[in-house]
Amino acid sequence: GSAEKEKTFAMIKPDGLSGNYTDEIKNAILESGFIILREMTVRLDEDTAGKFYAEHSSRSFFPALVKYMTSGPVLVMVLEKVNAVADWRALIGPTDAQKAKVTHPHSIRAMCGQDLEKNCVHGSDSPQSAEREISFFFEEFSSGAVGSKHDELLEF
Ligand code: DGI
Repeated sequence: GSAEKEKTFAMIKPDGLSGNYTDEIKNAILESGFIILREMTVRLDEDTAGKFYAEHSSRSFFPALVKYMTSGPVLVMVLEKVNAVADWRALIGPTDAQKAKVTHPHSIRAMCGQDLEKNCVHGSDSPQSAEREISFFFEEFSSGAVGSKHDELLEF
């Protein structure tokens, strides 16, 4: 039913970590009623970043996106609450951080994002994406059907 807890996948991207926004972002997460079930700091290589964003592999911005996502460590998290997927998307705000600063000034991307590409955080866009993205990084949530990238990640 609608009152059941749901999981979503969250990531603080390289600019979020290097800009020291981690505490502020985690506070926003906890104040909004999410539980942080798992967290792990990892450095993505080109192959892993490309597979994570495979749906964008034919887009013109893909090489720049992979370069950005591999430019420094990221913090990946599993969040849980009722309506976690939609609520986390609402909390992070629009993809373009420049626009977020105007239309959603209290969103996380308005707080720490820079532009359409360097937007500080990621959130799954559907329950299906959440399942894929959680098992992509966290072996213990993987059914085994989809190979986890966990072994290839350089964990800190
Ligand atoms: O789910 P979102 O992260 O909000 O957005 P998305 O799934 O459409 O795109 C994934 C990421 O790809 C996004 O966070 C930043 C990057 N991106 C999306 N559209 C563009 C882009 N980067 C550039 N440079 N240009 C784009 O048009």
